[in-house]
Amino acid sequence: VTTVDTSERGAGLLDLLERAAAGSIPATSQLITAVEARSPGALAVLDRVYARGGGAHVVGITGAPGSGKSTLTTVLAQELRARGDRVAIVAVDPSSSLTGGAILGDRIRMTSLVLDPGVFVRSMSTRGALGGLARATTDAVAVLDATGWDWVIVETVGVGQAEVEIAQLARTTVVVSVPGLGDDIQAIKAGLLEVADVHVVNKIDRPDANRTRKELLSMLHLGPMPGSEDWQVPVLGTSASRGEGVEELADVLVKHREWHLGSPRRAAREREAALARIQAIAKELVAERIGSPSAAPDLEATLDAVLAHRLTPAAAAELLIDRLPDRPSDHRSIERHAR
Ligand SMILES: Nc1nc2c(ncn2[C@@H]2O[C@H](COP(=O)(O)OP(=O)(O)O)[C@@H](O)[C@H]2O)c(=O)[nH]1
Ligand SMILES: [Mg+2]
Repeated sequence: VTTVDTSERGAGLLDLLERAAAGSIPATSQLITAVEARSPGALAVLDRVYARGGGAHVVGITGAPGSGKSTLTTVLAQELRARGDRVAIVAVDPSSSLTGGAILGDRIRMTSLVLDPGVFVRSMSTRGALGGLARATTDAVAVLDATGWDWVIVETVGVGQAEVEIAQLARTTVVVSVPGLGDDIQAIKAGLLEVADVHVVNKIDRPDANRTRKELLSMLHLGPMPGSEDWQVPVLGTSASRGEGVEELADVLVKHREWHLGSPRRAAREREAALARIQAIAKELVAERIGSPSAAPDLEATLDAVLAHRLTPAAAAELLIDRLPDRPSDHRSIERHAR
């Protein structure tokens, strides 16, 4: 019974994929939702999605909350649209489940784009995503990559390791800083100096913008940037709210896309990025599994031991990972079967 059911819904998802690839925004949206929720047939359709991927240029835009990423993403998308390209935006905001309002705010600001059939906007949150944000985001980007978008822009809040990992989805990573947030360079504080292919100092309409740009430039010249042997990481200035510097940013993205295609380091870079992506997802999957009582029957006893200081958290982690049972049923092979 399950197999028949799965096969029917799987066929529905394949139909969605065809319609998404033909440019249907609702189909694209439904497909991402189904994949995110791991609906029956989702893994099988993801195999198809991956087989078709590679056509989009994925750009990550990261930086501290409030630095203007959403505003910049919106005006950048408008600029790329004006050049005739189709643009998909994935806004990742892990804090949204706490604030509730952040995503709504982004949506409203991006409203100017949503009536354009050449633009797709999707907000991700951990709510409703099985397995975690890195996995859900990777899958959403894969769907967009497979359905004819020229650009996929992923906006992430640049705080913490998870966001750095999500940034690894991108072939071009843009790190956004703003003037006047104290003496420290924000990109360094957030561990984002190394991942940047392009630095943007946004809000150049504010005082101290030049100082921030100069500080960033001098940091970049302190040593060779890993992974950028033949790409000079530029430091651009923008005022997203005034639409200034956006053409230059689009030009640089086009240049980086071309550089990437012709780069001798491309293969190595893509292997590194693929490993980072797999590791990010693996971390989420393992964390989820060792926290599930069905997978770890001795979870409570282990927690007691840690709380009583009889076991270190590190030893507990090793123990729970070692004791993970084989999965009871292989959903993937069931779905393969259903194709
Ligand atoms: N002065 C100034 N404000 C900006 C600029 N870009 C964005 N903002 C404002 O900064 C605030 C945060 O912007 P938002 O795009 O939501 O930042 P995000 O949290 O990084 O996505 C909003 O009030 C924007 O209007 C800019 O270039 N100059
Ligand atoms: Mg935002």
